[in-house]
Amino acid sequence: MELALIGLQKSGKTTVFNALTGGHAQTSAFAGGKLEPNIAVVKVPDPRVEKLAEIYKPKKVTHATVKYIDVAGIGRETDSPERGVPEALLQYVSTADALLAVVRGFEDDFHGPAHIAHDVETLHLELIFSDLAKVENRIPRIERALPKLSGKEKEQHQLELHALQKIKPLLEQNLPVRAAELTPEEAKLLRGFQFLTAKPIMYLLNVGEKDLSRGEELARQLEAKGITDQPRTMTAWIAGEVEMEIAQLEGEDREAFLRDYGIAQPASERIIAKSYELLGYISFLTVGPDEVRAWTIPAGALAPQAAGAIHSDFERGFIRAEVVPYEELIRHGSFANAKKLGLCRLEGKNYVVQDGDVINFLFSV
Ligand SMILES: Nc1nc2c(ncn2[C@@H]2O[C@H](COP(=O)(O)OP(=O)(O)OP(=O)(O)O)[C@@H](O)[C@H]2O)c(=O)[nH]1
Ligand SMILES: [Mg+2]
Repeated sequence: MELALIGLQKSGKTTVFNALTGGHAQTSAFAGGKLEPNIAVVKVPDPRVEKLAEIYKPKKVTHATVKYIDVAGIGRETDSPERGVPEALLQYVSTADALLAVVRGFEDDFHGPAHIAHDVETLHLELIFSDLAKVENRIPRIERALPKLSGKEKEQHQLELHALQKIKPLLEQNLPVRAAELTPEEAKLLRGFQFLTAKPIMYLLNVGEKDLSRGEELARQLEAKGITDQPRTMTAWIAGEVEMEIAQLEGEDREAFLRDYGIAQPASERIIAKSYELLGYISFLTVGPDEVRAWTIPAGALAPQAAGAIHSDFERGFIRAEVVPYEELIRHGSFANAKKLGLCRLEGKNYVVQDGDVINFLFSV
């Protein structure tokens, strides 16, 4: 899972990046953020993995991972005269599975008090603008090419044109590509554009230390008609600076800090859990003497697709899945014990994998 941190300049993206990754990337009140992104890969905390590792004592324990990418600020306050998301940034954010849009919720010497509603709208419009520019660029090109095309190629181009003409009026009304009702084929044709507003987005209010206890309440100010009420859109909050300190501590120091601030769960964990929800992702597990591992798949994925997350051969040669839900495995001490008791289910290719399933795939290659 890859998440890109975007936001207007000085909203605290790099601070939040450090909070989510335990990183030490340079934050700055003055200099414009550098163009090269900060990138870090972090383990998805999962107590089930730890517990299974205790049972199996495998050679290797592998958590699911999240890759965070933190880029320079976007918006009209950047040095660039062009509107929309600068080209140079697009290459870094366009591969992300979802966007974490950091919104300044703390007072800052230069910009003054937080302008939450204004910043949400500005950011949203920059994303819309960036996508609309791509659409407006592409449509006349297809129209010019069509008379010269024939057969399958013509058909594909017509479909693409149709899909683009479906999303253009939405973007013109400042609605995201996510709001479009596209057929699976249209969605596939548009995937190559990597539209920013097609990606799930979490607006993340970055509040100052003094508002630590009011995060939930303040995050409601992110809510904006036509923006946060759209499909696959969420709101959340983080006290970036405080959480950055927490993320950089370890062990007892960290526990003490969390207790002092009355924080039940560090933001790094809370935001990952929300990101899974935003993307509709779940985890299944595999166990054995060599490796205990968590895998990330979309909710609703069928058994062969889950097998494919491990290896494409597993998907191609899929025969059956032996499934023991995590709780059941723990109750009986091991996968083998559950199996002996007849509690291991044999599932076929139409089985919808559930979060926490411990799976052994049977396949032939
Ligand atoms: N009071 C307060 N200040 C913060 C918080 N988060 C960030 N800042 C300050 O805001 C300034 C900018 O923070 P950065 O994390 O560098 O912001 P950024 O969005 O990455 O900035 P650019 O990459 O330059 O756009 C720094 O001086 C931070 O210390 C916060 O939660 N509270
Ligand atoms: Mg930065």
